[in-house]
Amino acid sequence: NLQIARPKGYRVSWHANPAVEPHHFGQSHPMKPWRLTLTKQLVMAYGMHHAMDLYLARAATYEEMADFHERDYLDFLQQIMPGDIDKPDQADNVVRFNFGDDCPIFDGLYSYCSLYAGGTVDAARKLCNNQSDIAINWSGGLHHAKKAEASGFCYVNDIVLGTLQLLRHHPRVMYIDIDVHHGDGVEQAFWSTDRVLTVSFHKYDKDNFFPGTGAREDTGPAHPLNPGAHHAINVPLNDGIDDESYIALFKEVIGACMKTYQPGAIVLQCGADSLGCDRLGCFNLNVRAHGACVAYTKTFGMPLLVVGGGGYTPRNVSRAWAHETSILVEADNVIDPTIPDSVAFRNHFGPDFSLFPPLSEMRKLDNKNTRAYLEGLVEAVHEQLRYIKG
Ligand code: ZL4
Ligand code: CA
Ligand code: ZN
Repeated sequence: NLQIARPKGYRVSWHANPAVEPHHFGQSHPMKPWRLTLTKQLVMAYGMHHAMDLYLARAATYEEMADFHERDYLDFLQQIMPGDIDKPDQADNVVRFNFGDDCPIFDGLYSYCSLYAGGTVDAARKLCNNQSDIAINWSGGLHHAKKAEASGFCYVNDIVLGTLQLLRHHPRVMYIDIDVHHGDGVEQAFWSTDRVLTVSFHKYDKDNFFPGTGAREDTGPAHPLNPGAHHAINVPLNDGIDDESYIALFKEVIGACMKTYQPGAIVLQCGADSLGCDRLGCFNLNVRAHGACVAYTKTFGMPLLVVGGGGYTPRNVSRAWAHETSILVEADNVIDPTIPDSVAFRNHFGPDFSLFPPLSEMRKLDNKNTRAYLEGLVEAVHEQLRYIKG
């Protein structure tokens, strides 16, 4: 069994509750909480749990979730049962709160939501209390939830709840979102404050890709009296972006944002649907490139809250999040890229049994992001940052 030295500089904490994992969104629904089981198996097989403080996440309380969500909505979430969706007296609320195919009502829904949200709130509090430098909750990252609306597989916005905790201790927090979808719920929640800078990289196609928001020019309400103006940065991308261009773009954009905004803490949403071969995604990233964004974010040495998000090809989601855990505990150079014999469900990782299979070659999508287009994005971000003072 591999020994990993505890990192000298950083204390890393892991926040999870295994009771999240068995929840089931329903037949053929793309969101599979079981991917968290697979992630944990990899992390443990590599021995990374020895390099972190492990915490059993509590369920977030109703009051904690009411920091962001409306009580009407939480009441509904708390009492609704799977059969109720077809009951006439619930029909109005089902529509009003946007439940349906994307956001089904399944067994244990409220406990699922409160557990993943509790993990993120706990993680944020550990950072605030200075009991951790990097806090991880792979079950969180559900960036589409609105204050009174479910959306895109997300019911409770744990990212907003965690960020609100960080804002109690830090004047400015930066939010970074590498999920292939636009982080609309987080952007909207902090739309009118200059205390959070949101940055989302995503596939953008107004009419054909969910949620259809996040155009380059959507930078926050432009009124001069709104402090939140210019505090939403959107990096809309086309199909097939490759490792090299994504990493270069990420470093330029995030480097510039950090320099200008100088936040006291960072929240990083690591949606793994930006990997190549994702069931819902359309980018061409390999596990190492996705991880390079995490590694770059870590170089700033700030309190860092790391959450999961999308990711619909479970074997690759778990590869990415295990690799990223190794980066955060500074063990990425120590672990063997061949997946250990001891890992449970090892058959899922065949035939290569590698942490880094060539995802970009397996379902080759043309890179529709020209060099000129990407340069234009970087230029536009620099222009936007001129409105922001650190
Ligand atoms: C499914 O097979 O684009 C849901 C959703 C359920 C099972 C059986 C029902 C079949 C793909 C998706 C009918 C499903 C119709 N089942 C779903 C406009 C849409 C309306 C709903 O990664 N239909 C909506 C949401 C996106 C839309 C993406 C990403 C979350 C995150 C963070 C959310 N919604 C069209 C789709 C299936 C399903 C198959 C599906 N839904 C794919 N993309 C969407 O950013 C966690
Ligand atoms: Ca995103
Ligand atoms: Zn996504």
